[in-house]
Amino acid sequence: MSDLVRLEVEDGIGTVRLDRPPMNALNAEIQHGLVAACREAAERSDVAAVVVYGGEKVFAAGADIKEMETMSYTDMVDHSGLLQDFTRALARLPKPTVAAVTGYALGGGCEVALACDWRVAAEDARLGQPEILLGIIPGAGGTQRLARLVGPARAKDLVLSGRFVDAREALAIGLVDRVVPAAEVYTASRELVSRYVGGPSYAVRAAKEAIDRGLEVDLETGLEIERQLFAGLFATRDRATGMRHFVEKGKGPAPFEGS
Ligand code: DAK
Repeated sequence: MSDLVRLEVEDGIGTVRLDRPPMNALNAEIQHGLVAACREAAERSDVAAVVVYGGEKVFAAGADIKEMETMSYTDMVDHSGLLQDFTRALARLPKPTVAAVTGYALGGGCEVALACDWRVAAEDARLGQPEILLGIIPGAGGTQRLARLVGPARAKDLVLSGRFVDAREALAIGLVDRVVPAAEVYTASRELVSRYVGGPSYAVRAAKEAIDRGLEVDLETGLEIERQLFAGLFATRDRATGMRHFVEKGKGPAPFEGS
């Protein structure tokens, strides 16, 4: 894994820490590191949920413009898959994820936050997709995930203008889920996902997958995805534990084992 991205695990929560001062600009190394950190977080049984955090000052100010500036069309054809891979790896992580957003989350940085299940923002956070101001458009899911999250009109407002939104506006349009004082962003993000530690992890995984995959297809196909994932949970011990616990002792929490 890259020095620019660390996976730190404490009390069942993995923190994917971006660490490339001053702005956590997402160069190729940090993009590779993010993919590796997501893979490790997905595989480790001591990680129930993930917080993506860029430190106290900034989440990430986007792809590294200085690195991109020298790239040709064919460079981009050859390497652009990676730019989508790091947000895809995050979006597909089969565990709950939250972006702890301090300072700027711009361009690829905003796209990293969009690939998480939730976003907790500092009062002074600023989010946006300013790629248009560089003569390009978002390329790591910004046109797609942003439109799905806040609706096409608001997404077009942000993507076509490149303007930044402050935390208050981001909350109002549904771009972030909570706004807290800057000093509390990381703790609040951990709190948000701590309820999944010690939970029925295969059911949590199936619920996330059913919602995410279902949103991409028609209702009947989505219901079929849900049906199959539902039936599959009858192969887990946690399903048996949860139901036995209710029948014998009343409503939970049941002593789930994540198996
Ligand atoms: N890349 C490289 N360096 C950056 C950077 C970035 N994105 N953002 C900031 N920096 C650097 C600045 O150049 C400056 O470096 P020095 O001059 O000190 O060497 C240092 O960080 C501090 O920045 P400022 O001096 O500008 O600080 P301010 O507080 O005045 O302003 C700012 C902070 C974040 C508002 C400003 O720096 C800014 O506007 N930064 C650029 C934000 C931006 O445009 N982000 C979008 C980048 S494009 C793709 C997938 C994804 C993408 C592309 C393709 N495919 C799959 C094909 C993604 C594209 C992007 O994200």
